[in-house]
Amino acid sequence: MRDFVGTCQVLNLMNEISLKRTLSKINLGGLRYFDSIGSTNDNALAWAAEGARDLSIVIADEQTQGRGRLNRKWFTPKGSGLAFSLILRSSALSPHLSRIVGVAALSITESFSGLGLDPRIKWPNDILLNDKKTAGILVETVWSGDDIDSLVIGMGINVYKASVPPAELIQFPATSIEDVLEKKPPSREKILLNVLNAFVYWRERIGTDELINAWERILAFRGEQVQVHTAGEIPITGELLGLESDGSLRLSDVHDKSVIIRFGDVSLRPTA
Ligand code: BT5
Repeated sequence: MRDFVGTCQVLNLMNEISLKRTLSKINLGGLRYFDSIGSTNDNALAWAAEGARDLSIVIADEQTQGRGRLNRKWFTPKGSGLAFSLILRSSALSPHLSRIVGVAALSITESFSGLGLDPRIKWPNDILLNDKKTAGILVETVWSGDDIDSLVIGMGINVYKASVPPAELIQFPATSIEDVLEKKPPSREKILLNVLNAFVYWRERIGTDELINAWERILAFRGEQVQVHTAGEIPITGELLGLESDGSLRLSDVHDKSVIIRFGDVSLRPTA
């Protein structure tokens, strides 16, 4: 068994035994690992509906049906990136649901900063390095009648160069940790451990100003002109000012009027 785990570590493959060992200090509700899966979010949604414990995680080496928002595709080729979904069950989160994407985003950016990188959050759910998309977040809800039963937080992180999709398959430029670091990154397990440690930290502080301040400080394009596209509406152009206390985005439009963008299908771009 030790030989198998050792060989996996040398080849930088992932396996369940080694993941459980690396993540042993995190109080996970449960862990499922797959060499290949359709989507970790789909598996986590089903597991949540079956009663998975709080902070259970589904991790895959490869996704064949990885999803972004509105069923856009998320590419996770074998051996190249991190794709995982966390199941959250705490009722303490309910008053702060709109902030959960901030918790996830800061978890990823802090793991990047720990590698000496300089990440930015393209509101609401993208993490950029050098203005290129390096990670994405997909938050989904399991309902029980009118109440929220649980949340599934999916995160996809481009670790190695091979995780970056060809330009013709994506709408926004993409990169990977390896491309930006210009050297071999730490193992995916270690990066995952750092993301989860930061997640536990920020989740405990979901209701605080500390979270909003840290989230706002690292927003991409702050003070710059951006265009925000919201489903079915005319795009809004303005200067990106910062965040409201619920995590909504605040712009100043061309008439210097304050505009608040709430979550939904939003896509944000610099105007240049
Ligand atoms: C997202 O959606 O960025 C959320 C991505 C969440 C992926 C995770 S992986 C684990 C879990 N299981 C899942 O099935 N999903 C979650 P959105 O903002 O809608 O962006 C999607 C767009 O990103 C696509 O339309 C592509 O243009 C682009 N894209 C796809 N794969 C990419 C990649 N690996 N790197 C950079 N951009 C990518």
